[in-house]
Amino acid sequence: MYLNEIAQGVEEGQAKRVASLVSQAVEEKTDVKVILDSLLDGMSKVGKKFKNNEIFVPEVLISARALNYGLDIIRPILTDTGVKPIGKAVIGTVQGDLHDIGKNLVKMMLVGAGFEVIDIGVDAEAGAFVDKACEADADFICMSALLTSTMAHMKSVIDLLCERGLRDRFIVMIGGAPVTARYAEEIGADHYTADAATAAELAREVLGKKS
Ligand code: B1M
Repeated sequence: MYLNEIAQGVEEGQAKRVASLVSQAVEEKTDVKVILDSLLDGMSKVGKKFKNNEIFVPEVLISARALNYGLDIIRPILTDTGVKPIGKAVIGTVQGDLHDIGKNLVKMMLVGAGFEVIDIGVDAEAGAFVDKACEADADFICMSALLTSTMAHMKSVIDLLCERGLRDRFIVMIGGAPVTARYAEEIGADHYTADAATAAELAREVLGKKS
């Protein structure tokens, strides 16, 4: 098993080593969710060091790159459903926020759960969420925020939906490290989930109830 080594590789920012270990683990038919957990475990250690000022932005970026090398290998397995999309979601990281690892994971899980996902990227303004959701005739608007200073922009999207008389047309899901169920309730979002896998499960469940 390479799981500790994968986590360590992410922590140390060894992208090629992570890619090679993940490939080996996949070849040996290790459960892809377990591989994902070890990648995230490495990143969580990086997060703690970043918080304690033991490392800085460049090191975090190097680890994020290593994490992405690993994710690139498991992405096809996580997203391979081979069936017609069951619904559509627009996803993005809110205005002012450049964190995209969690958003990309939610996207991956949604695709894996059978959704077509339109990704509007990072630093996405309220209008971009609303316009894209209308254009794509989406079922869900999914927002991610990692900074306490940017999560307020989730409310801007909901306010804009209300302003344009569109609030009931879309199911709004939110998440990200500083976001809570209470915050979702406060701003009038429909759903909050703490992790990507639960977001995808819930989206399936909610859509089932809607139709
Ligand atoms: Co930033 N950063 N960062 N950072 N960064 C945090 C978020 C921070 C908590 C670190 C810390 O101090 N402990 C802190 C925020 C503090 C706060 O606001 N309370 C912080 C800061 C301060 C900053 C800067 C301001 C630093 C600076 O420049 N001085 C700056 C801001 C830039 C900006 O956005 N404008 C900054 C920059 C960066 C990097 C560019 C270096 C890099 C981002 C690279 C990238 O994303 N491409 C980075 C990173 C990597 C982190 C940490 C270390 C890791 C985040 C991450 O990717 N985690 C982070 C510390 C931490 O979170 N422990 C930190 C892994 C990812 C899988 O988790 O995104 O939480 P996460 O997603 C989870 C869940 O939250 C959930 O699913 C995922 C798990 O399954 N989820 C959803 C996410 N979105 C969802 C949506 C849903 C449902 C679930 O529904 C739609």
